[in-house]
Amino acid sequence: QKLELSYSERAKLPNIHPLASKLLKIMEEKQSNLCVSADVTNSEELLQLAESLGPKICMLKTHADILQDYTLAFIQNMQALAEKHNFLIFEDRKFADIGNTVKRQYDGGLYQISSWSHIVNAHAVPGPGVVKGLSAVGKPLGRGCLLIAQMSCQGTLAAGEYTKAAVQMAEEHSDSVMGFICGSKLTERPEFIHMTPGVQMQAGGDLLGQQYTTPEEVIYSKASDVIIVGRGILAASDRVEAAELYRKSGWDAYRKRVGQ
Ligand code: 6AU
Repeated sequence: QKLELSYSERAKLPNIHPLASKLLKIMEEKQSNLCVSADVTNSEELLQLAESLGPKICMLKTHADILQDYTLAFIQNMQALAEKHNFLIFEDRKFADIGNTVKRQYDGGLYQISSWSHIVNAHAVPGPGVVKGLSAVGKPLGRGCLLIAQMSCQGTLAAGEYTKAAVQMAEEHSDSVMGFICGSKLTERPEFIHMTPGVQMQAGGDLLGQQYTTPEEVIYSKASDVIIVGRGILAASDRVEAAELYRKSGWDAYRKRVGQ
């Protein structure tokens, strides 16, 4: 059986997106394929999360628009913590408009996302224009974009032919698209990073259609690269301990997959 490339081998591929390469190096260094989804409403709490969970994660995912007290000072503190603990910031903005509009949403408005977020995601529904709009702003800044090829929620329309079209769109724009939001590995091209939300230690769901799979299932069976975990960690009585459990579980599943 031919084994897969390791994260660090993939980081060195000649055609890899620079930010994908950086992420894979961080993952190998910190032995973590855990992205924490820091879905809290208070910026002080978000900074505390970044400080305490920083050493255990490769990436921290934000929803700036659910914060009730977003300020420029907060985001500068956040950037400093990302430097200190060596993780990337991923603003889960889910852009989904024409190129010209997303371009303005990305670098303008209240949040000026492009100035601080290494990575953003976008729906494939508008077609390539959405990627081109994000790239116009993000490329000069060295930013990366993930296309949402599948979703974790019940009844999602992002399936079948839609997913295939999203993968093709990414392959045609690999200078700005570094990977996917998806449930399982979608392409054999090892340059792309697969990131999967809807992860908890026990399979199940919430009352609004979210569906959960385990870290082992996502990384080992579905061959995705990164687990995105929100409430599995946020709702735990000890968040640091919970993050360590997810980190270890995700990492063990990765080692099993690549045969290390
Ligand atoms: O672990 P949870 O369910 O508390 O949080 C999952 C996080 C949320 C969602 O907005 C996000 O992951 N998400 C996404 C992303 C990351 O794009 C796509 C998706 O299909 N499902 C999903 O839950 O912040």
